[in-house]
Amino acid sequence: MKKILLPLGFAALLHLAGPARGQALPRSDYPIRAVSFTRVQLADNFWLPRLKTNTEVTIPASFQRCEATNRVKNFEMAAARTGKFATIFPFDDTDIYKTIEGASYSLRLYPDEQLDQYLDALIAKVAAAQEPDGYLYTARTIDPAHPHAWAGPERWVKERELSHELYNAGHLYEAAVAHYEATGKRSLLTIALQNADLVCAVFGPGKRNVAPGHEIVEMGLVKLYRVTGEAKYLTTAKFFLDQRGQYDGYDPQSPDPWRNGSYWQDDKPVVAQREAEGHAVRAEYLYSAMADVAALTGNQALLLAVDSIWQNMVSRKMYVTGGTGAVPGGERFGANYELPNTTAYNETCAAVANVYWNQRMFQLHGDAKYVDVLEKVLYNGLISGVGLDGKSFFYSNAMQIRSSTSFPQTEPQRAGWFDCSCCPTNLARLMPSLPGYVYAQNGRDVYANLFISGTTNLMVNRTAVRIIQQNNYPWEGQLKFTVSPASPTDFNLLVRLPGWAQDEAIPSDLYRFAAPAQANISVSINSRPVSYVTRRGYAVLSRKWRPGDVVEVLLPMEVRQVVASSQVPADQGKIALQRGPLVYCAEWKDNGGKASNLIVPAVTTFAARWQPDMLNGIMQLTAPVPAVQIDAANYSISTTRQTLTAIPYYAWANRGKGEMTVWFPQHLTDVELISRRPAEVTVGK
Ligand code: FUB
Ligand code: ZN
Repeated sequence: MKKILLPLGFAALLHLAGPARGQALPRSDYPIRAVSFTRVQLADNFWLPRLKTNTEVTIPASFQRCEATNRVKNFEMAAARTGKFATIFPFDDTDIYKTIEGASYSLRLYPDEQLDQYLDALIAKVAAAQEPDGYLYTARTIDPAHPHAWAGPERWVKERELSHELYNAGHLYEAAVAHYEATGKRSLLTIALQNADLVCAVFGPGKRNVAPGHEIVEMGLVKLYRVTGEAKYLTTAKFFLDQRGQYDGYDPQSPDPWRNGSYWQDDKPVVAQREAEGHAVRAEYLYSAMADVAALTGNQALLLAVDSIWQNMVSRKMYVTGGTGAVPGGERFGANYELPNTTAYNETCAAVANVYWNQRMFQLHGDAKYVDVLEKVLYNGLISGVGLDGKSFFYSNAMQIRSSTSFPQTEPQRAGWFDCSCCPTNLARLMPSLPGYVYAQNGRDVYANLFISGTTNLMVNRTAVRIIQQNNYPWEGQLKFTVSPASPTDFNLLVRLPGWAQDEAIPSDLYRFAAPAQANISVSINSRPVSYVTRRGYAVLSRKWRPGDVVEVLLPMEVRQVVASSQVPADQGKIALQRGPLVYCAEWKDNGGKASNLIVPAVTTFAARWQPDMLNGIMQLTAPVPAVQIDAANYSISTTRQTLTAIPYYAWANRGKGEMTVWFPQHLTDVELISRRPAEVTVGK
């Protein structure tokens, strides 16, 4: 039967239209809706070039790599029901889905007939690989008698552990909705709905149950629900959430996250969870889905749980760059305040998931603190994941690289692709969706969340309203919004007042600025300073807006020293540098081949200077600081004055391999002697 499809965001109208298939549809939803990426045209110098690179380099490179590494071949073999699974992981199908998702968003931004046709051809291969009942999982379909070792002998039997059957499904649904929304074509959506119908038929009360081994199917089902209005997709998403904490095969006493279930966020029912735990990508997709289902069902227990988990992450488990998932073993959240620098894991996919989660938290609560976190992740720990060339990536995002081999440490340089290449393709899909995070709306409240030059066209009070942003963010803090309703109309423009511009390094006590800001935020309308009320971190500008009204906001762009809570062992006695939303680092290339020898006393004053030819244009920070020098031949150590040059964290590792640090000691209290032969030195290669 042909399903009726609705544009995203139309679920609310369904409530007026009446329930589908006799089931009661939820009456609530996010109070705040994002303004669709299709209605926001960027025109800035920071993001637009990145989106262009994503379209011109990252997406073609991803498709090319999906072809070259046999990911596409897996679908062809599954269609022919013959051959041998030709890649490593059973979730390799998702790299194709994620790249299709990114390409779909990209098509809206940059129409491209050739890409559109390539997607049609690829989707035809996906369709051919789907089994008649909707099952789609090349790791089994190619040769059901000899499925992938992680897949188990029968469908779904290893889902709780490693098969990733529902993970693949979730990425398929996300891609399908993006493709449908962007192109209006139903080809991938039809495949997704057939698969989702199978999933809903197989799983549910009185049927098969499982807590999906890698979450995302829940988010994907919610998206299908929003497009189709089919209640079963939402109820199955909720069912999967409710399966967590039900398995009795774990050992609750074990400290091992795989034995006690916390690796999969499966040690407690979701409504009883209070801390960010386990595998970070899995976790943040779960928390995103909890927010979705809480919004759509009004479930207060879910809301309480997801609020508490967010609080725990932001006050105990987040790096100053917004990175999450500190522990390499299990790619997971560590204990409270376990935020080591040399071994920081910070998977790029976790940053992607964190953007999704914080956007949802904002839509639930209308509080700028969630966008502050989203912005922190976006400008730092997320785009550090992709090189300036658009085709080299970090899977993990280090906080410190030392030249000494004595330090176990995170990936020191970027790679073009990985055997497990989840991160590059996750970036490929997130980047072109960025325009969708700039504005949001709740009736007469219009939220300006991100400061990116460009234009949006909205309907407020049944009046067309155009808003043009002009700024040089994140380098400069002068923001200009030209507000042009078709005719004078009353509404509230809520401009986010970033925490970093108000003495709040993060919305918790995990990090703070070492000294108060020297300047305040100012707001004017039509060149006149205005006083305004604030609501949950926003300046509420209420008036009858007339065509051409100009709002100007000045965010002081000072270089701030950041200190960590005394509970974070790795950062004691150290400072980090932040200017605007950007966290900085020192890299070997600009600092005489080293970065681990630089000391930043509290009194240090940094100068900011625009460097148009460096790293595609950056605001560089410099200051004279003490630097420890070793004279190996004479067994002597001295301290010299040296210029510390800092670059935005996101830009590191684009000029070769060598030392990097985000945190700088403020004092010299001890020297650790490490003995190694000069040949072992790897700095500056
Ligand atoms: O399991 C699928 C993906 O592979 C995860 O999200 C990543 O962390 C990587 O393990
Ligand atoms: Zn990843």
